[in-house]
Amino acid sequence: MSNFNNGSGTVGGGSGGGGADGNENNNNTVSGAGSGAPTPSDASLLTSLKRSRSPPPDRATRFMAAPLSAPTDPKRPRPRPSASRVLHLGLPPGALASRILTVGDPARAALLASHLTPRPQDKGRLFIHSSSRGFTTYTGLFLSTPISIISFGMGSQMIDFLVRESRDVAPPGPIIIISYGSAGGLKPTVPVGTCVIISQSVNVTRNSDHWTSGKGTPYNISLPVPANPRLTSHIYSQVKQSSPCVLGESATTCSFYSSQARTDGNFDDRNTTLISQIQKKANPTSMEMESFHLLDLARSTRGQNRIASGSAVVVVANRVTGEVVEGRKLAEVEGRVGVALLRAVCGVDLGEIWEGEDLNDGESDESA
Ligand code: R1P
Ligand code: URA
Repeated sequence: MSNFNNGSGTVGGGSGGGGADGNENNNNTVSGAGSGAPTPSDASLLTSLKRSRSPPPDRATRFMAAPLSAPTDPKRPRPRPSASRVLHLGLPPGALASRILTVGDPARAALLASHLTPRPQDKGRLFIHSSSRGFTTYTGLFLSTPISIISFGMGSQMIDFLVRESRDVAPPGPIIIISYGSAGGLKPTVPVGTCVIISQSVNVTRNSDHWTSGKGTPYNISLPVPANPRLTSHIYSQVKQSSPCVLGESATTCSFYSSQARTDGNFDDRNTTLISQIQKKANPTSMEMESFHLLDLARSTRGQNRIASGSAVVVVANRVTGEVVEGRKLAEVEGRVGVALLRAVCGVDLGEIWEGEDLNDGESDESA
């Protein structure tokens, strides 16, 4: 989203992950990110990242050979590549906090992580782990509260890995996951630089059957899935104190291009009326690529290990008016909203989010 300099601060990888496998990079030291030529510590980071490109075959095959239906009995072990780490995030149990803020852009994650201090068990160095599959995780304290920040890249498939594997290694019991990204705007009344706290989201997906058979519509638009209402109202009340902010719906898309109605003469995308079709079925303020899947997975969690989720985006381009945010303004808004979200995620009372809900309800539910 923005070009930023991490300054001269050092973010060091602590011992919080163990590193028992010997090939995982959890002793990273990142200095002056974004400042041009690699520093010696950048070079050692790159070397260790190269070394950790792929997991040893025995771990990967053991995981892939696991039965398709994972046991629902919490006392039985779940499939995992090794006793300690999940396959794509590369994290062992103990590496994550119960409060997770997730962002697409690794630079945005580093910017947010610059506000954290190390956990006591990390011996003075912030926990950081970059996995060979493009996830970078920081765990530390914000105003004394443990929090993890994870960057995942882009798209719902990366969110699927992130949510399921985070749930696997997070502390037992309910957790929260909030995503923070950029978005296109769909309302002329919501200018660029505005933060949208997403109340619910529809999923817009390219329907390949339409191209194959000529039947149906080129794009499917799902029913909406809500964000956790208590979490959402808490985030909204925090962010609006420091930044222009609205509550609004989102359209999550399977592509930045075709399903966001960007036209390209090289492709037969049949999307020239897509925005008005979406607006007939839903009332979106923003358009992005992950919220729906996060909200959908979170509302599907069961039992004690539930996830409450929410999402916040900053509008960077208004698709109706054509307005585009200016770089410096974006950097300023991104930082300000980021700090407000850190406060919101760390300030929310986890007990209140699930107050009145039976967390044992549906533990073994296999409803059709
Ligand atoms: C597309 O450019 C990306 O930007 C938005 C979309 O959701 C998609 O991931 O989010 P981020 O700014 O978090 O990357
Ligand atoms: N992210 C998106 O997915 N779409 C936009 O238009 C801007 C950011």
